[in-house]
Amino acid sequence: MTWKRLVAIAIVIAVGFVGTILAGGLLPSGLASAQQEHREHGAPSSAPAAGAPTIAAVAVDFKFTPPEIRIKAGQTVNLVLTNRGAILHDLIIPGLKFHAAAEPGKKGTASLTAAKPGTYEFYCSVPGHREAGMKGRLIVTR
Ligand SMILES: [Cu+2]
Repeated sequence: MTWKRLVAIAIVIAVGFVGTILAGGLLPSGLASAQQEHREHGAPSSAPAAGAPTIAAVAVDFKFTPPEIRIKAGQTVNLVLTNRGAILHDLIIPGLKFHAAAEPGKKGTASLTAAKPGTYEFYCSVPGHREAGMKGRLIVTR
């Protein structure tokens, strides 16, 4: 562990703690806070599409690999999120109402389609993770 990593983890814990207080202080744990966040985004994972090509994204504590994903406009792909971290992570693309989540050591798969070319931001919606570096860009090409 480097000191930078320790600082990142400390920030995540601090932000998550503050987030829990801001959420009303009614939630018993950071996990409940994360689940609430998921509900707020309101986008259940779209079921994987049969026969669609697969795009892989890996989540660790606290970044995505690769940080940039490219797909073609109008093409449906299955985004497979693999969590190689020690805690819950998800990948949401608010601009496309996309949401996939994976527990530590597990995978989460959801179908993804973007009708128009453009650049969309994605990030992990667990409190503090986006700020710690869990974010990236989806580039939709023609
Ligand atoms: Cu995360």
